[in-house]
Amino acid sequence: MDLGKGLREALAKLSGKALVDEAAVKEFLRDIQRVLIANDVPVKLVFELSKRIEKKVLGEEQAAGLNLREQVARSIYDELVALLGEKYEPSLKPRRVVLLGLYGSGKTTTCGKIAQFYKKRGLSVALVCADTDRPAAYAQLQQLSAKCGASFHGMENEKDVKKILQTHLPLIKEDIVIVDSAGRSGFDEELVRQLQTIVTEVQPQEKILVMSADIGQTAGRQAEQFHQAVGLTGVIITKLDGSGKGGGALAACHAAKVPVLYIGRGEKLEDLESFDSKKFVGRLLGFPDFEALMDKIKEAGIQAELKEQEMDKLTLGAFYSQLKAARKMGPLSSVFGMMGMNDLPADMMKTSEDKLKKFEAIIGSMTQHERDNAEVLRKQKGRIERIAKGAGVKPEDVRELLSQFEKVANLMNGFKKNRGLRKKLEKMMGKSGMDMNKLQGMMGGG
Ligand SMILES: Nc1nc2c(ncn2[C@@H]2O[C@H](COP(=O)(O)OP(=O)(O)OP(=O)(O)O)[C@@H](O)[C@H]2O)c(=O)[nH]1
Ligand SMILES: [Mg+2]
Repeated sequence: MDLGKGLREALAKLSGKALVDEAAVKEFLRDIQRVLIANDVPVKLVFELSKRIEKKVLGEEQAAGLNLREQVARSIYDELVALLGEKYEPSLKPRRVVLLGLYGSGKTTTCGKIAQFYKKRGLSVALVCADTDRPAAYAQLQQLSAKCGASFHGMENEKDVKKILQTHLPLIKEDIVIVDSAGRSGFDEELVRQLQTIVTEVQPQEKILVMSADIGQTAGRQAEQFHQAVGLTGVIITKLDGSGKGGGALAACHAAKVPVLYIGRGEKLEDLESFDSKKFVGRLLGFPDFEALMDKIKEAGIQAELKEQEMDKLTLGAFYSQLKAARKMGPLSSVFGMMGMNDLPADMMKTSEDKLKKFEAIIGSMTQHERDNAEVLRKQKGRIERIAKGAGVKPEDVRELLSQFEKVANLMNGFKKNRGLRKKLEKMMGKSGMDMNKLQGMMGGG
């Protein structure tokens, strides 16, 4: 499953719920675990991540009175950003860069991409071919340098890397020097020797390992090996356009403490970007930035709550979504509002945002049974204390929610008997074309 698609589906499922409670959060976390593991993110990291989110939104760290739905969105975003690592700011100071890595990882192509990256920022660039193994390496890099306007250095058919570097490096006057090295099928001593020769001659400020996204979490171990052998300054993950394991590769490198500097997203010279985990996560989730994501989550939440108006018995969950709708869209959008404003205390219809958040936290701390049968809360003593503690609020807050709920529930019972009010409502509803039978159903009448 595609990482972005999987994450987006899990978030959409969560946002589509009328009430986000503990069970919904746990289900969301299971979905997220499945998606991340399927995308080759190391299992250990996945469990640590979901544990942290659970603790943050359900446990003791939970901030009092915060909306659970928004808290979950906030923490999954933060955690994914943290999972993938830091943002890289490329330095524009003159420097020497060596690219290294195994066969076919994209070294030579990436040399061209980085050359173009610096050229576009107004620097002069020289490309140096130090790959003496692959027959076409020289021609390939030469073509790329012509394409991006970098100067090219190398000695065709020369097998001595040291000689090439000692001959050409003194001639180079450009700001940025990028050296391409030979690949190998696996990490071995011969490769390390070759790289050490290059590093000794070039004295680079940057030693960058190039890896293809499709190696997934193996990228972590590979980065560690190369780092121990030649001391990396970072890695580049290529072919993120074609692999579902890119998330795994990125996460594993971050866990191995080797920073991701650039990512490659295609074969062309412009398909390179400096790595920015926020941008990356934003794109995965389908939003340009965090604010846009939060707006969407809020909107989806309100819509889902309105759907819950189809209730046959007033439950705390339905009561909460009605209060919230009344606040967001005016009293007439809620069933209570339709019953006539005079019958409800005005301040209940204008419950403050803070109080609503508290109420949501309180309802989130209840069991399903309590939510559906609010009468049990007054009957058994310890319940109110337990819920207050779980929600991080005072027992008075729980009692306040209950008394508001009871007022409305009584009013609904009264409604069934009050012919005058019914007439008034019938007239009102007739105009707006609502189904009276359905409304009576909602009120528990018949
Ligand atoms: N789709 C895609 N293809 C890429 C990307 N980067 C490189 N490639 C392709 O991968 C293949 C290998 O790229 P090279 O740059 O030759 O790899 P290399 O590491 O220099 O290979 P050796 O020198 O043989 O070890 C080429 O066909 C590239 O076009 C990328 O980000 N996306
Ligand atoms: Mg190459």
